[in-house]
Amino acid sequence: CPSSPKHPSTPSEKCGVLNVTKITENGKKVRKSWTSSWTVLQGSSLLFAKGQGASTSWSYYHSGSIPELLLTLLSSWRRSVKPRPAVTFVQAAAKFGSNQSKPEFTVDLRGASVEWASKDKSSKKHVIELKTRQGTELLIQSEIDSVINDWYRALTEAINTHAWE
Ligand code: I3S
Repeated sequence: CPSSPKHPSTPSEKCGVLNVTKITENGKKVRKSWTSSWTVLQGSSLLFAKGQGASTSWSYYHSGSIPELLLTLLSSWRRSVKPRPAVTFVQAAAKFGSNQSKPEFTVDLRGASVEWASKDKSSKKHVIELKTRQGTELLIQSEIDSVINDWYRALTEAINTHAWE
């Protein structure tokens, strides 16, 4: 996985920046709060990390697609710039690359389901609805359709692989 050079990549590992919000937690409806998260799929776990925007390791630069890179760099830069207007693009980029993300929450994909979210779930396009066995429902979104399609495929595969564990 590009974010963890120490842990060699496996086919069931995938990382990237996604927009995510919970809509239900333990069966209870919660208020939407979209955040941009560094997302890691590893086996049957899906981990969301929050931090300096899409903070990742530099290796991510070499693995993501160009539009993905530009979007994540731009959003990170915008966020970094707000509190301190003097910060330069290079500083922002360095901060972006310094891997300051904190684990936010993890989702167990065993027995979970994914589907494309219906229009009434969100006005955004390219939204995946993920329902876990524990009664947590998440919406996962990317503006880039190839990115979200890849995630849809990866999540479906992970769920199918680990369904009976
Ligand atoms: O499903 P909703 O309630 O229309 O979702 C929108 C709201 O959560 C809104 O927040 P506030 O109600 O706190 O203003 C968000 O800003 C929107 O992004 C939510 O809608 P989308 O369609 O973007 O998921």
